[in-house]
Amino acid sequence: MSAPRLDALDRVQGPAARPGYDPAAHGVGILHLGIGAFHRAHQAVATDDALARSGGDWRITGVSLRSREVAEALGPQNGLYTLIERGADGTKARVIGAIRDVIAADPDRVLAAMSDPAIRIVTLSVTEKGYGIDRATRAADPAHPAVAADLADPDRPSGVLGLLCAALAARQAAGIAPFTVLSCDNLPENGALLRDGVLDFARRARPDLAGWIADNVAFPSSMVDRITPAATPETLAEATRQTGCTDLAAIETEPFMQWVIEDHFPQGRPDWEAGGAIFVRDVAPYERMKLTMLNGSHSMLAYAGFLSGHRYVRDVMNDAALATLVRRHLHAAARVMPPLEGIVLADYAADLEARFHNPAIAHETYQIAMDGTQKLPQRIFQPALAALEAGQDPRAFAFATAAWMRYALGVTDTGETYALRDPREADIRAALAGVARDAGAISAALHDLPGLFPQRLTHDPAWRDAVESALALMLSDGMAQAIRHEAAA
Ligand code: CS2
Repeated sequence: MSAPRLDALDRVQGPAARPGYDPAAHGVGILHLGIGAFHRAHQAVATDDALARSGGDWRITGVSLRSREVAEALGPQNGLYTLIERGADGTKARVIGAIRDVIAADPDRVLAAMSDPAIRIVTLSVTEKGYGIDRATRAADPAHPAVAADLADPDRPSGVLGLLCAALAARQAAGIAPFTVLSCDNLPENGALLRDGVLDFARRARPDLAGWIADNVAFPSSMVDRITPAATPETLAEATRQTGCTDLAAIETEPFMQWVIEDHFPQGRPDWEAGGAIFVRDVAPYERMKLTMLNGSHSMLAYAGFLSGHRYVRDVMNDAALATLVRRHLHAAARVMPPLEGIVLADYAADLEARFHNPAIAHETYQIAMDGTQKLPQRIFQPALAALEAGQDPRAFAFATAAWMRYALGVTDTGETYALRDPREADIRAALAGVARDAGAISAALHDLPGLFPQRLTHDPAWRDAVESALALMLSDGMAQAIRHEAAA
C-alpha cells in the first residue's frame, strides 16, 4: 500500500521535523512569483523560520506563471512539502508550512491575489529570462513574448512586468498601499533593475502610474544563495522515509544558505533574520561577489564539464584538471573584487570549492548550462572587463567564454547533439548557420550577437585572441584535452 499523501501535519510519522508553529493560525502576507525548487529551498524556508520565531501573517501564496506541475504537487498537500538537506554530516529533513496555496497559469486569479490588501510583499524567483527586461537599456523588452502581449493588452497581463503594473494600478485606484517588490534572482542589483523595467513598462502602458510607482514602491535588492538541484525520484523516496507520506513536492538542497537583503520594506516584513537573512544598506558588493565567484565558476565548470562527459558538479570536482580550473577561476574572480568588509575572499572561495564537492548533491552541469546568454554577461563578461581594466590576465574568463561558444555548437566531441535551452537559441543557431568550424569565425559570429557582449570586449584584440586560442584547441583536440592543456598552463 502506498503511503498517504502529505496533506496534514498530523500525518507526518518519521524523523522529519515539523513547523514550530501552527500554519493555520497565520494569514498570508507574501505573494511569490515563480514557485520552483529554489523558492521552496530558500525564501519559503526563511519565512518558515520567521513564522516559528516571531509569528505574523506572513504565509505565502505561490504562483507558477505558466506550468501547473508545482500546483498539482503542492495543491493537494495544502502547501506542505519536505525540505531535505544533504551535507557532510548526513541528511536532515523538515516539513515546511509557510506556503498557504498555489495559483498556476491563471493570470486573472494572480492579479486578484496581488490586489489583496493582505499582500504586503511580492517576491520573485523567475530566472534571469523571466523578467523581460533588456539588460543593456534596462527597459521592458518588446522582443519578450509576455512583454509584447502585456503592452498590447495591459489590463489582461500574464508576464512579470505587466502583472506588477496592473496590480499596482489596481491598488492605487482602490487606495491600498503598494506592496514591496523583492527580486530573488541572480541578477546584479536585481531590485534596481526590476524597478527600471517596471517603470519603463508603466511609462509605455500606464503613463499616469509611473510617477506614483517611482514615489511609492520599494524595490530592495537581494543576494540569494543555496545550491538546489532539480528533485529526482530519489528525493521523493527520501521524503517518504522521512515523513511516512507521499510528497510530490519534496526538494533537496545543501545545508548552506545565504540571503542578504536591503532593508527597505515600508509595509513591514517577516523576521527573516530567524532564517539567517542579513539586512544591509547596500547589497551590490555581495551580489557582485556571488555572481562573479560562485555563479561565474559554476558556468565555466558547467560548459567545460558537460562537454567532457561530467554529468554532475561533484564529478567535475573529482576531475583533477577541471578542479584546478575551478580554483583558477575563483582566484581570478576574487582578484577583480573590491574588498568587502567582514569577508575574506580566499575563505569564500575555499568554501565554494567544498560546496561544489558535496558528494550528496547531484547538481547537473546541463542544468547550469541553461540560459547562457542570460547569465554570462554578469558572471563572465563584466569580470573579464574588470580584469582587463585592472591590467590583469583575462585568461580564466576567456576560457569560460570559449567553453560556452563550444557548447553553443550543440554537439559533443562524440557527435551527440543536445538542445542549448537558451531563450536566444534561435539567434545563436542563425548566427552560426553556414559558419565554418573555425575558432575565429565562430567567435566573430557570437561576439556579434546584438546586446550580448560588451562592446569593449568585442573590440579588445587581446581578449579575442585569448578566447579564440582556447576555442581552437577545444575544436581541434576535444574538450577533455583542452581542459588538461589549460590546467597545465
Ligand atoms: C547556478 C545557480 O543554475 C545556475 O546557473 O549557477 O542556480 C546556483 O546554483 C545558485 O545561484 C546558487 O545559489
